[in-house]
Amino acid sequence: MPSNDTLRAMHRQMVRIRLFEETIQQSYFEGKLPAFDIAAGPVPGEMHLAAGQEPVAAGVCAHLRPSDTVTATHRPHHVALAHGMDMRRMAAEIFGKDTGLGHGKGGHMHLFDPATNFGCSGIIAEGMPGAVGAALAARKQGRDDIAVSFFGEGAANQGAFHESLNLAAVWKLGVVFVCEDNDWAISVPKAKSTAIASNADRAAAYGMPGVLIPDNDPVAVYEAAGEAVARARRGGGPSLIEVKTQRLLGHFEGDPQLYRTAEEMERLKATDALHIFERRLVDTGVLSEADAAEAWAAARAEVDDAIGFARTSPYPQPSDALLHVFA
Ligand SMILES: Cc1ncc(C[n+]2csc(CCOP(=O)(O)OP(=O)(O)O)c2C)c(N)n1
Repeated sequence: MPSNDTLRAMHRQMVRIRLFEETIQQSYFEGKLPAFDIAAGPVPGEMHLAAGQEPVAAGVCAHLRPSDTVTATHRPHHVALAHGMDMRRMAAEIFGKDTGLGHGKGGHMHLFDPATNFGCSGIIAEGMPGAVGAALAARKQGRDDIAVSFFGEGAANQGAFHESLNLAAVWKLGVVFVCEDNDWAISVPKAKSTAIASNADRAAAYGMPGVLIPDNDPVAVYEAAGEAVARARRGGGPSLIEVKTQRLLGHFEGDPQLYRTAEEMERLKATDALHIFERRLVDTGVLSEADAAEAWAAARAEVDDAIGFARTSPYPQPSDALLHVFA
C-alpha cells in the first residue's frame, strides 16, 4: 500500500494531468469550428488526449527517476507529465513554438526530452524496441536505470510487441511493458482484434510475469508497478502489466465517436477513476476537502502558466526550418 504522502502525490499528479488535457482540448478547438479545419487555430494537426488514463501514468511513474527511460505513444501527455517533463516546454512544443522541446517541429505526438529520458511516437508500438535498447544500454553502462514502455492494446498485435518482449526476456533486460487497454484502437474494440481477453496472459509466452489490473485503480497500478520496477532494477528481467483503463474522450479531438453507445458514455462518466480516487482519499481521511481543492487550484495555476508561456512564445524562424531535423 502506498504511503499517505504517495497517495496525495498521485492525486496531485492525476489532477494536473486532467487539467492539462482539458485545457489543451479547449485551446485546440479555437478557430477550428464550425467546419472542422485541422490546420486552423493555435494548435494545428491531430490531437489525442489521455483524460481517463491518469491512473496508469501516475501509478507507474511514481516509482521512476529521471534517469529511467520512458517511451510512450501518440497519446503521450499523461505519461510525459508524470515522468517529470517540464510542462512549459511541453505546452510550447504542442503549440508549435520555438521554446518547445523540439523547437515546435515535433508537435504533440513527438515529445522528446533528454532531461527525463522520454520519447514518444505516432507510429504504433514504436516505443517498445526503443525501451529494450535503452535497458540494454543501461546494462552495458553499468547503471541500474530501467526502461518503461507504455503502449495501447492496439499495439499488442504489432510484430514489435512480440519481438520486444522476446528479446527483453532472452537477455533479462530491465524493462517494464505497460499496456494501456482502453478497449478501443480508434474505432475497433479489442474483442474484434485480439483473440484473448487479456494481454497479460501473453507474458507467459515470453517467460515473464504478467499482471492484469482490471479496474483503472491507481493504487493497484502502483503496487503492480512497484514489483515490476524493483524486479527490473535488481536484474530480474522484464514484466508486463496490463491496465484496463478508460479513454474518456474521442480517439482524436473532433472524433464524433459514432461507434460508442450512449450507455458506454454514461458509464465512463460514472466511473471516472480520478473522481473515484479523490472521493476515496477524502472518505478515508488521507485528503481533506480543503487539500483536494488546493490540489485543483495549484494545478490550475501551473497549467495556466504553461499554456500562457506557450501562447506568448515565438514561432521558429523560417530560416531555421532545416535546423534540428533530419534533412
Ligand atoms: C504502425 C501504425 N499503424 C497504424 C497507425 C494508425 N493508428 C494511429 S492510432 C491507432 C490505434 C492505436 O490504438 P491503441 O494502440 O490501442 O492506442 P490508443 O489510441 O487506444 O491510445 C492506429 C491504428 C499508426 N499510427 N501506426
